[in-house]
Amino acid sequence: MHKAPDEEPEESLTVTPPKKWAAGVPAVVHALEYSLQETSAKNTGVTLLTMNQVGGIDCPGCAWADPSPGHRHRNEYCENGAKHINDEATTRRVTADFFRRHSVSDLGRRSDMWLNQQGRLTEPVVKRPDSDHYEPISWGDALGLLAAELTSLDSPDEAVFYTSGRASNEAAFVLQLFSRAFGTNNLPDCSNMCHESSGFALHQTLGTGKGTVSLHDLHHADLIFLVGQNPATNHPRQLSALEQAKSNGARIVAVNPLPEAGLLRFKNPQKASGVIGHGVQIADRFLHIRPGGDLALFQGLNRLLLEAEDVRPGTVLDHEFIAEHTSGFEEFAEHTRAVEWEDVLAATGLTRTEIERVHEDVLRSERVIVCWAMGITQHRHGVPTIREIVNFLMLRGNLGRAGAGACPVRGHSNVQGDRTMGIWEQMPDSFLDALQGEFGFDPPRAHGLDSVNSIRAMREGRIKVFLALAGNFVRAAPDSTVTEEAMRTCRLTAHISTKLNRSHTVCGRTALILPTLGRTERDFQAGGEQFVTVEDSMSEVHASYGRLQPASKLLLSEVAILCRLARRTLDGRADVPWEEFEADYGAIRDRISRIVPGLHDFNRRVARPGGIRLPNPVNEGVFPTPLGKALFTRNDWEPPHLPEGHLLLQTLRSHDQWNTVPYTPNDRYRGIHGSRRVVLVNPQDVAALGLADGRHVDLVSVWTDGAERRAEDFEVVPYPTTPGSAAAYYPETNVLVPLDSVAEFSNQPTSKGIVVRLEPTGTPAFAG
Ligand SMILES: Nc1nc2c(c(=O)[nH]1)N[C@H]1C(S)=C(S)[C@@H](COP(=O)(O)OP(=O)(O)OC[C@H]3O[C@@H](n4cnc5c(=O)[nH]c(N)nc54)[C@H](O)[C@@H]3O)O[C@H]1N2
Ligand SMILES: Nc1nc2c(c(=O)[nH]1)N[C@H]1C(S)=C(S)[C@@H](COP(=O)(O)OP(=O)(O)OC[C@H]3O[C@@H](n4cnc5c(=O)[nH]c(N)nc54)[C@H](O)[C@@H]3O)O[C@H]1N2
Ligand code: SF4
Ligand SMILES: [Mo]
Repeated sequence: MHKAPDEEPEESLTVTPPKKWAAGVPAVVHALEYSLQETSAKNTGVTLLTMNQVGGIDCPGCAWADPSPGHRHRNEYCENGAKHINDEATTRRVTADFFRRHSVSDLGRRSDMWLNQQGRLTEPVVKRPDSDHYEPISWGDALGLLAAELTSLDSPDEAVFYTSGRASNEAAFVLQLFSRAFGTNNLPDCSNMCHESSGFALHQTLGTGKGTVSLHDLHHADLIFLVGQNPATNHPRQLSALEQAKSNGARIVAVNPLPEAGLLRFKNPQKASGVIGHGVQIADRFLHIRPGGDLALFQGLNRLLLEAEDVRPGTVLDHEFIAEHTSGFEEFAEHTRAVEWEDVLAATGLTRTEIERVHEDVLRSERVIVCWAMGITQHRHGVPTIREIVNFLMLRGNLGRAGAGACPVRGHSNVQGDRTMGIWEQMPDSFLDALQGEFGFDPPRAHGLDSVNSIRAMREGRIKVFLALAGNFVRAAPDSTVTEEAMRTCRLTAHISTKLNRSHTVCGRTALILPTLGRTERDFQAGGEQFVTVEDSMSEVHASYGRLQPASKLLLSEVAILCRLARRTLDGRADVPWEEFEADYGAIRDRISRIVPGLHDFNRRVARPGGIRLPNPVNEGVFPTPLGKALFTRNDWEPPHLPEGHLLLQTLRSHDQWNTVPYTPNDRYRGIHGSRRVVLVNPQDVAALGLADGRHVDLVSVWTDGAERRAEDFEVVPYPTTPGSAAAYYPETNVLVPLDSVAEFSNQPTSKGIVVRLEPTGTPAFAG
């Protein structure tokens, strides 16, 4: 067993020039180094060799899709996937003795990195109202306590059940079933903070919230946009798909305020040429856009397309697609023709020539795909921006045919599946009717609370019990101070978790940690050894088989915990065979087959290599909107108001973290080593603000409520982000994101668009 560090590591920043390429040999070396620090060589071998293979462990990292079974590489994983899987397969353990040595107050002062490094949770523990320590509790007593709190509530809506996207389909289905049988739709999830804007915009315009493309489409596109995403770090195997698209002749346009390493050049570690050669240039064009400028960019492109059609009628737009499948074209066209170039150039920071060159690429391309992630969704105008991307795709019929479409690149490995299973505070009546038909209870129909509204409700004292299935809610959520205070108002907080994190240290009056099996581990139940299923970003549903021995004999699976809780809480109140579900997850999948369209005959079909691809109606020419057509929309924007001397801050991921959990203080591709308390600022702004390289500053966010939100002591690093903007790491900067600063329509926190000022602290550093 590896010993966990007891002391916090010293922070000391060194900065090297940002990398101009991603992956290659160093990536493989870094993955192995990290894996071997965490776990044994044997575990590393088992996890990595079976990862993303038929009959193996589905990578618990991102939601990128696997190639079809015949086309998988022997090492079908990336550097970061290897880190994520071995972070779970660690041989370090958090025991009862650990909790005796560390009080909750002590743990609350520790860094996110330190908490994670302590290893896997091994037995259920409780923090009682009069104590500052977690202490062991039996499973029976822990679930009894939770059930007693739930049954004593005045209304089921005083409970909130949060889900993070690593939870399996089976666990997610059981949780939403329990929640609705209990009587509430309060089912917030990490997606509320992630791709909610995508789901909302796609639903409204296309009638379905999911992306429309497959890996095969990507491989065969002529033109691919990568907008607001950093694939080298967050979806590394996307680079292999892009490499293949390029070898088939695709062009790639990257749109980003940062020149991210993998957008420029990629060395494929799975190929000899990637190990020794110069790699492949990924982006043919790089648009160095101002944050939040993407809506204006796509409006500019759409205006150019309409004008090109005027000059050469019948050659630019796909009139057949527009006439047959869409509604609202005339109003959209009129609105788009009135878009002013002056506004587009100001919002994007681009030149008209740069936009016209991309327009020429579009005209030359038969098949266009737009990929996007958090750089779009986490802005105030996230929803209208995605609607404008849909307008752009529809003008040339780039939807519903091979090699073309919309590709929101999902984050967590099963975040899309959790939604398919009903984890959403606003599931449609069709789903609720199906639940009612299957289980004979009447599910609540009023919409429940999403993540932001859950915090608001806690703050107002309306929530008494908070239960999380995976995740790290208080660190993922905006406005850390407000969120932590809100969480502390609960009577009981409980977390079903694999590893220790900050949310365990921000307790209600009573708090429970319910430790669970991870995806890497073998799961034995009364009905035999179980597997679980997950759905990737391209709607492929497949099985994941645990391979390692459980981290502790006292762990229960997520499904077992939830089924036992349901039995104790509901006491026969719904006609659900919880015991059978716990014994055999196939029984859960049988019920899912009858409820979720596209998953009929789930057990048999998911056992086939490659699993099931859920149909997307758009690819069958069906647009299930109320009009039965895809909608063109008119979208307006207001540029963010940046007072003199202020910058627009985006909060993002380093190369060495999984969401709220930093693995090391390094960000190799951006050249940041040894500290995460850095703020990347354009050199022009560094000079104009009278700052210097290495100067220490507080980041202070400015919001209409007048409250001061401050993140202390960051080092200024000059970096080629677009002028007027800055970047710093999440979750250290979540304290700056006001709870009420949300995207229009989707209520998603605007984590990529926060107005800040930089206040120098201490003695000035020498300019370097
Ligand atoms: N290694 C690793 N992999 C992960 C994760 C992780 O934490 N670590 N997290 C997973 C999850 S849950 C998610 S959601 C995804 C996130 O994947 P990403 O969305 O790639 O993650 P971020 O680091 O938030 O980076 C956002 C990117 O958007 C750019 N950007 C910011 N604002 C704008 C803008 O206004 N316009 C444009 N065009 N670009 C902008 C930023 O410069 C950055 O390159 O990754 C998943 N994969
Ligand atoms: N400022 C800012 N805030 C953001 C973002 C941002 O870009 N900027 N991104 C947002 C996004 S995109 C997301 S998705 C959220 C992420 O929010 P969450 O999904 O809530 O957070 P994670 O960091 O992924 O959760 C990590 C924890 O999950 C638990 N865990 C891991 N694996 C398992 C498992 O198999 N089972 C169980 N039961 N538990 C497990 C571990 O205890 C671990 O500590 O954060 C959001 N917050
Ligand atoms: S690209 Fe994503 S799913 Fe694939 S191995 Fe890497 S982290 Fe895992
Ligand atoms: Mo995410």
